[in-house]
Amino acid sequence: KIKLSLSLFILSIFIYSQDEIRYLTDTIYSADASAHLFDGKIFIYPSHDIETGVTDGTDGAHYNMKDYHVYSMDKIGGEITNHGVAFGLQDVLWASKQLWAPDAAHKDGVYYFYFPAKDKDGIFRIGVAKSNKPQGPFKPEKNYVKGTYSMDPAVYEDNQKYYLYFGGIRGGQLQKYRNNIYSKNNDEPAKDENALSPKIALLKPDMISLAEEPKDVLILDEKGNPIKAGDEDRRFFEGAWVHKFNGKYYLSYSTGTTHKICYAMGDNPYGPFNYQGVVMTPVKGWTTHHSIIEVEDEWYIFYHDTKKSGKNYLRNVKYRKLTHNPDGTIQTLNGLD
Ligand code: FUB
Repeated sequence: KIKLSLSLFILSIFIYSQDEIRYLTDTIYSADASAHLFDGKIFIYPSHDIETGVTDGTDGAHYNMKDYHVYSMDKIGGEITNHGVAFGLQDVLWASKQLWAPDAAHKDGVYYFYFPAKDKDGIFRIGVAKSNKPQGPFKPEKNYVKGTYSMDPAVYEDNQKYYLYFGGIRGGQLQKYRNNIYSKNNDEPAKDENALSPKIALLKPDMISLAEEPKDVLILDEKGNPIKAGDEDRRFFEGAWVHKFNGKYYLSYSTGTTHKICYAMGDNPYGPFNYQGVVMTPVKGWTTHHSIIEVEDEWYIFYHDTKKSGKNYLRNVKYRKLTHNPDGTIQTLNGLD
């Protein structure tokens, strides 16, 4: 009997430690974490939130970040290493401000760090920096990726092809574009019009240029119609991420104004994706931005909240387990946990 209770006790500790919510770091603020398995380690590429005294406008001006740090750990729950500054705003010749949510990819021994920033005209673009080590330091390319705009890059590798997803509305400026063309007169669609979509473009083998014009990634409702702009509980706002589970492609994203992370499923990287449900209910703080990775047959979500600072622009990255049900749906997590 004693042996049985001891085993149950150890099992419950094991299960608890698998489900535990862990912080990335307490020493600096971090957000928008993109996690990847590179070289057998978990690497995390977040935004680096700082206090700069810039006040909140309607365009996220207070997210006034100036550099990036890369983190790694040997295993889930392992000790976290902060590899220091990967690069700073002063290293990006084309950019003027706001180093927002980044991502990274690996191909043929080179690591590519994708990041959004405002160019000298105040227009968000997506840049790339390169390194021969996943932790950097990274050297930014002299110009941004031609044909890109808006923010929140996420690069997904599928069958040795690399796809760049991007886009985010309001502060991320996606509402200013139709068919990849900017007009300062464009705005968010009316409530009964189709919602704005995240964009996708195949990357050229050089990983620093687009092989095609960006296309809309459609998110469809249960009737097969594009989700409408007024459907703020389900429509895309920012922070696209793609993962694959049991042969299906999952597009997850933030709904912005309703502060959820939702997901939709499709049969290929371009979609269309059929809306499925909520990955995570609202966290504390306005923004919610995540990434999802598989580590040793378990799935994890990296995300952020503002529980520690109480300020929308000073966030902390956390991570925890994510569960797919046998039918492929995702168990909804409580963002306030
Ligand atoms: O970190 C700045 C912006 O806030 C990101 O680009 C968005 O996804 C939101 O998290």
